[in-house]
This record gives sequence, structure tokens and C-alpha cells, in this order.
Amino acid sequence: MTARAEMRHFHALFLSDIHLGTRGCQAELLIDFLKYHDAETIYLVGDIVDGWRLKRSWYWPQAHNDVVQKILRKGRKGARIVYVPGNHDEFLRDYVGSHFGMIEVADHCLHEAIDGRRFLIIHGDQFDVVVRHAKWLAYLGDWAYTAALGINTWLNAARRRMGFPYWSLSAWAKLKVKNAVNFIGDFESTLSAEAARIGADGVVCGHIHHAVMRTDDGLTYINTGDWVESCTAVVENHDGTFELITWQQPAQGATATEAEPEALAAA
Ligand SMILES: [Mn+2]
Repeated sequence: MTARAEMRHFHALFLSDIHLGTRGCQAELLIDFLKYHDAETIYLVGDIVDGWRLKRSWYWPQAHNDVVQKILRKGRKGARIVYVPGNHDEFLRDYVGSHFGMIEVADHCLHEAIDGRRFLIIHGDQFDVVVRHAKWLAYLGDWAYTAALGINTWLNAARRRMGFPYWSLSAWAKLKVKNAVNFIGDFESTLSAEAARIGADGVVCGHIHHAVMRTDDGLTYINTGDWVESCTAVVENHDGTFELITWQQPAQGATATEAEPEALAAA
């Protein structure tokens, strides 16, 4: 554990699953993290604002405003900000392709790393149904896979209209703890397969609140984790290496500490 009082600057910063508007959101920790981390491009990889929860009951303390202000200030100071909506902020999917002031909204996008590797940036909920029925769909082929993506979107839109919550892979996996590892593994391989399908070198996603970086067969899978439980972010250094940062509770008034950043060598 090293004290990190100084500002660190990166080529890119990836954050997801902040869930602003919920009591679980660790807004103070995120504000502290943003104080010490800056980047040329900031990707907001979905579930930044929890629109579903806000619709049921309004919860928006000052700290949640401060998170938004801090991100916008980075934009004013020159950072490019790309917002890739998730299922909890899917209301923003209606604005895909447009700008909110300085924020670009995209369903998914490609990030080119310093070393030339290209990464698919996507929240990941689009693949819930695919993950559940991966074997069937692989057997049936590409059209079934495409259809499943559409069904997932339709099904969850219908569930929302009927007042049911989003069908969540992570919540479902947690219910079946014994199999959770399998489901996380299936999610990871499905997202990696999608990156390969579009000719990218890897994927950066969120959704399942499980931060990890790994490279298998030349394909890099990166999940940024969340700011509800784990308080994690992913950064790309100026040499093209990626790093997973866990931001810990600052010890009473002291500077925040950084726990075991795992460096991922350029593959
Ligand atoms: Mn999600």
C-alpha cells in the first residue's frame, strides 16, 4: 500500500456501474479517486446513473451531484468523455450518436490503445440472454445469436413497462452461488468472442460488477468492476499497458491508498 497524494495522468480511464441515485453508490470514494486520476479520454461504460432506481424513489444527495460536476469539469479542461449506456441508464440509448454538451453518447465504440490494439467498449447487458443460452446459440448459429440480442432488449423493455426490474445476470448468478463462477466465465467468454467477431483485440465492459483483466489466446478481457462494492477503475498508461485500480477508503483525513494495482503487460 502506497500513499498516492499526487495526480496521475493516463491515456484513457474506464469507469462503469457507478449507480448514482442509489444508496449503495460509493460517491465519496469516487470523488476522491477522480481527484487523483486524469485522462485524455474518459469512458463511462454504463450504469453510471441508475434510472430504474430513481424512477421508483428519488435519491440524489450532494455527493452524487459532485461526481457529475467533477467529470464535467474534466471535460471542460479538455478530456474527451464518451458515455456508453448500460441497462440501468438505458434511457440514454435514445440519444446514441448525439452529444450532451461535451459528452458523446454511443451504444458501443472502439478504443485504440497507444500500442495500436483496438478494444470494443460496451456495457455488456446486451449479452445476458446469449450468456444464459450460450451452448444452444452456438449450436444454432449466428442468426440465433443476433436474434437473442434483440430478444434480450425487447424482453427487458417489456419487463420495465410492467414494472419488473431488469433481468440481471449478476443477481441471478449470485442466487445460484455454486454456479456463479461458471456464469461469470460464460459472460467473459461471450464478450471476448464478440470482440474477436468484430476484429478487435479485446473488450472493456462492466455490468457484472466483477473487475478483472486477462488475456487468453491474444484476446484481452477487461471488466472495470463497479463503485457499489469493489470501487475499481481501469486505466491505460501512456505506454499502452492497462492497470486495474482498487480505490480504498481514505484513512480518517489522510490521503487515499491504492491497493495492489495489477499491471497488465501489453500482449
Ligand atoms: Mn448493468
